[in-house]
Amino acid sequence: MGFWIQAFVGLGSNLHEPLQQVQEAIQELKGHRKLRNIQVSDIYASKPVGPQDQPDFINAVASLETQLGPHDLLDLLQSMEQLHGRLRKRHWGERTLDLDLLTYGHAEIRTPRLTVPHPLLFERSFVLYPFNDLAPDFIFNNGLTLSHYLQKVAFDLKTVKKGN
Ligand code: A4P
Ligand code: MG
Repeated sequence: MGFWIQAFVGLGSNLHEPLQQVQEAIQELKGHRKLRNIQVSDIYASKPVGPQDQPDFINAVASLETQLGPHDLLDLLQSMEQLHGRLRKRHWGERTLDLDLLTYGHAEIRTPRLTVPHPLLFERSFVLYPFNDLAPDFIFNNGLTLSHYLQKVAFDLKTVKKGN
């Protein structure tokens, strides 16, 4: 069997009971036989980044360990999105469940399907602050720390649920 790799996943939802969507997704990650050691950040509410004429988002970050390769892990995340009836109406628009692969070990991946680290994670408060709940000392594969990026981004979130 292969090595267990730690990966971080961003969860987001702003349709059809977003808090419930995110909490169900967390339970699905915890129950998945290909994943272990799931840790979950606090859960936050945030104003939409992108089009403003859509509901607020619920966001969280989960850490997990897996023996799946990054593309197989993306397949798993995308099939979870499908199970949540994800409607993809427009870029940066509303969705029932969005699962982004933020980091995969310390790998740098650039393929047509997958860019890791997720390029927008570094500038998004709704990713950086929950990530910080789990791994405040994290160092990215470019040598820069999570706190380096956190310093540049204001805390504009509302904590809706502490301790998962
Ligand atoms: N893809 C490439 N790299 C990755 C990766 N690291 N993780 C590819 C996941 N997918 C990755 O994704 C399109 C394709 O990206 C996938 O098929 C995969 O092969 P998508 O999620 O279907 O596309 P999208 O939603 O139209 O665009 P995008 O850029 O992924 O949207 P985002 O960046 O996910 O933004 N505001 C708040 N407050 N909170 C949010 O969570 N989310 C969005 C969506 C906008 N505004 C938000 C939030
Ligand atoms: Mg996405």
